[in-house]
Amino acid sequence: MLKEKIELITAQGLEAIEKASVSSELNDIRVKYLGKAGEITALLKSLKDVPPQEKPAIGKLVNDVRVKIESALQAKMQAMAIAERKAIEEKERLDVTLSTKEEEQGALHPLTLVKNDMLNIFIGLGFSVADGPEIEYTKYNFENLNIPQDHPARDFGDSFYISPEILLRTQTSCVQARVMEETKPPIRIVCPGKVYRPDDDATHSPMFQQIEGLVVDEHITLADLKGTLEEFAKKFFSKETKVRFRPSYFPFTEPSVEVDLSCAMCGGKGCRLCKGTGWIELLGAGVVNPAVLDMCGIDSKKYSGYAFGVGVERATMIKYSIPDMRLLFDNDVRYSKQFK
Ligand code: 2NM
Repeated sequence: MLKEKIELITAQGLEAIEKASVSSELNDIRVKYLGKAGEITALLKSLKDVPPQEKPAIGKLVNDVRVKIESALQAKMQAMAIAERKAIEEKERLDVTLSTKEEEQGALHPLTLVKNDMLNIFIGLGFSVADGPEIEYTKYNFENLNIPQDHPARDFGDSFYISPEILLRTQTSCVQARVMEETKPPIRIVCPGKVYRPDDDATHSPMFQQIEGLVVDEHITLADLKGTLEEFAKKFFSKETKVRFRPSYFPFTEPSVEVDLSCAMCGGKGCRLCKGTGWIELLGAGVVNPAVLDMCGIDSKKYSGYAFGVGVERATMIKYSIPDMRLLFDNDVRYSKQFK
């Protein structure tokens, strides 16, 4: 009787373990068979009623079933853990050999590259970089630069006015007017920055960038200006580049000059780029008008200076033979990328 009951419990237990699909079921089975009120526990308890001569044999059967159920539970638990682990690994699988998308790398705008190039050349020649506000008082943009109230450059149509005394600066010389007011010579600065004028065509943009230079010290002459610009032109274009001065007029310099460079494309023989002349106009310059020095608080009897102004867009267009300034402002990455 007991022997058959043991066989039945064994068969049922092993089958339940076999069928179990989650670990909580295995736990229930453990309780059902091996727990305090479990079936095998009950069998062990009932051994005390077995006649002494049958005890060893029946005892062994009960122990066997306990061991079988226990080890089946153990084996199933392990198999479940392995299967679970495998399922997670399969689900979270990463193919580290897959190729990736190419990363887009940022780059500086061609105007920024050229501006940095130019600034580095002037820094190498002993200049420091100074900056100031883009929204400026007419005092610094005009008055102190010897551009009086009735001068045509102050026409309301030629500048972006915010009020009669405040405007978007039309040149970066206003930074120099501020530096002269605050600093005792020697002064040797370059002022890069955005300036604003209401022009808009293939060679003019309402916003463009300038670098203006200023040197003030004792005994500064036009010869110092020429030497400095020659050094600059050789470093910025090529060793062969020559510099030529032509007389000009600016209210803030006297004498004033237009500065031409020998054409880098034809070496001065004359070509499409220089329109057959062999020369390209790059900048304006001159000896600082003594009236400007005095208005900015510098004694013009003791000090003299030179100044120049160059357009960053114009320099970029000449250096890279760019026919239309708008190409530099369209921000088409396919275009800008060529200058890396
Ligand atoms: C130019 C041409 C000539 C210039 C003058 C000054 C200052 F502040 F000293 F008066 N700064 N820049 C200057 C002179 C600018 O740009 C075409």
